[in-house]
Amino acid sequence: MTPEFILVTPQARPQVALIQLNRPKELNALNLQLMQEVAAALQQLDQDPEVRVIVLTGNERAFAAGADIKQMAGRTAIDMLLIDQFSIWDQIRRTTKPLIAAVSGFALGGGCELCMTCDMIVASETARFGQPEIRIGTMPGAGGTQRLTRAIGKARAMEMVLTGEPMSADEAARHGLVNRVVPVGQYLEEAFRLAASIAKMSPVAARLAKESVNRAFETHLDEGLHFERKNFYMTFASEDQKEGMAAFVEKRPAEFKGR
Ligand code: DAK
Repeated sequence: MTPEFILVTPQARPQVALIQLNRPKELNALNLQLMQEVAAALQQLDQDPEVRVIVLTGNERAFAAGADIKQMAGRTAIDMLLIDQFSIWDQIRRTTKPLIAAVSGFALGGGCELCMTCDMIVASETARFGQPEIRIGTMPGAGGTQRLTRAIGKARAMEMVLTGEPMSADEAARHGLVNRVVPVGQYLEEAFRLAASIAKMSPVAARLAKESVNRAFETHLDEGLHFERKNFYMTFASEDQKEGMAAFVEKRPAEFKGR
């Protein structure tokens, strides 16, 4: 079925797919259907052998201004429990291919959480990252208190979560929340450039490396090093590792096949 609230381009650039959130009038507010469409598209692109990196974006004015408040407003705790949006977010988190958020304008509430669920963030200088849920009587529910705190530290995260005040793109870059900040006309191209540089690498190694970096958030050092070591050994089972090292020795560019 054609999605209603997103646009999917499997080959936006060679081996790079693009998902664009497309509810511009509502500043890409994340209603349930939109989130289901994003999760389904990611799952499909994750299995597409022609795709190596995925870019997720909104538009110049908004990446996403949060979960759809109008849809959520009347819900009870039990409605929220039964809808089980968390399984959609968990599915997004399980994407194995590198996922880059290209963010301009508002990235608020669930919008900020969605871009933090991605592996890297390229921001336009107009991007604003915030967790304003406190202003509408609630708090972050899709990882904001955890991912923001790990990314920018307790003091600054606490301030953002308790005041709802957003952070500028430049400050986000200084704190390590985003990879880079570029002029507004260039953020998508810059995300594609970053994606292309990753798409040239071995997809097998990229997947194992992504898994290992993510593990750093979930475990203590000893266990993380053990996990990394296993994945490192695993790359030596790939044709890509043989090709990569042979290409180095033969002084030619490597051609990775993802096997
Ligand atoms: N929901 C629904 N509609 C929204 C929206 C939102 N989050 N944000 C904006 N809109 C709509 C506005 O209602 C308006 O619609 P009309 O009135 O024209 O019909 C249209 O988008 C344009 O917005 P504004 O007229 O307000 O535009 P301004 O430039 O004046 O202001 C703004 C832009 C971003 C500052 C403002 O729209 C705003 O404050 N928006 C709300 C931001 C916010 O509070 N976001 C956090 C929402 S709570 C969970 C997962 C996630 C979440 C929870 C649970 N689970 C897994 C369980 C996440 C929760 C949230 O994100």
